[in-house]
Amino acid sequence: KFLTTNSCAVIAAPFSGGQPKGGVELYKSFFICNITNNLFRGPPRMLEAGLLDMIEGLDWKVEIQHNDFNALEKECKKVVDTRHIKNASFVSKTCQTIHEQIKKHAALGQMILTLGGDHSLGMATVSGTAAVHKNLGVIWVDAHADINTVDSTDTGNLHGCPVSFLTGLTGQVEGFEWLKPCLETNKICFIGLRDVDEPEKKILKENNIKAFSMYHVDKYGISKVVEMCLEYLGKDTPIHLSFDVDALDPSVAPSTGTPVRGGLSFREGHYICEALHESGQLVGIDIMEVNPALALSDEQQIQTINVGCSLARSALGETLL
Ligand code: HAR
Ligand code: MN
Ligand code: MN
Ligand code: MN
Repeated sequence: KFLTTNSCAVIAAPFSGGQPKGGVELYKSFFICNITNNLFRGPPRMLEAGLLDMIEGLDWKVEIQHNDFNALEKECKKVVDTRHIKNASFVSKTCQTIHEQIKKHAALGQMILTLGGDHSLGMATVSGTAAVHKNLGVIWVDAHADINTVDSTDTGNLHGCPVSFLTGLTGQVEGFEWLKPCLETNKICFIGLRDVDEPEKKILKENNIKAFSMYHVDKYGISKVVEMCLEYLGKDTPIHLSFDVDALDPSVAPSTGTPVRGGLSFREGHYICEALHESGQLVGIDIMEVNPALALSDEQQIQTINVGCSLARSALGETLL
């Protein structure tokens, strides 16, 4: 009811400026991967795995938007970081570009699927769909809350901060003037949390933010958790799903930058996507932090790429029967 077409815009966002490990950005790839050579991986490995055909097989018309941020990265290297925030200029400019692309496609009534890339891109994806879909709700599936402010972040890595930018909890940050608060703190639900910094816990509590940790997933079961999220956001709310694959247990998605044990099972992750598709409220989907460069084996790499693809398919309507 929120989309006016059966078309899905796929935004390929090879980008790793929001965190210290390379690989989520690398674009050039060969079908046969050589795991000793980092040049041959990146999130678009999901495309190489045939994701676009899979999506077409689910009766979507597909429009692909490629991106290459290598030139921008070189240019931004000359900019000295403000405070202890790393790569602020590169993150901001990349996110602004992706934000504009998403806004354009969302305005056409299309579903948006963004393939990351690190989760600082959440600034771009959520603000992009929120610009078109008023009263947007977000379901953020992650081991981490990604809600550090520029003052609370220990690491200075912006992939730990996007939610505080989106909600305005961090205040206006220099260099991010294009990004205005676009998400109310009562329009976001977290699922899968288990590695939350102390200041983040305080922020979640003080702002009364809906958050289901792995404890809650165990306690209620995933179907109840998703039901509670949907009830909380309400039926009239368009929903953006931002899925960080590190929400999954490392045995399910090993090839990611900050794996944390005790995560969602394969089925729990897919259940979230299936149930959100079933709600008919989805307007945007992010599959983030797939980093084939960090795999310890070809098998781990292929496993993580495949799980990224199958989460996307589930959110786009693939059913088991
Ligand atoms: N909380 C830590 C920080 O701020 C870890 C950040 C996040 N890592 C991610 N994002 N993969 O979900 O640096
Ligand atoms: Mn994340
Ligand atoms: Mn995470
Ligand atoms: Mn369907």
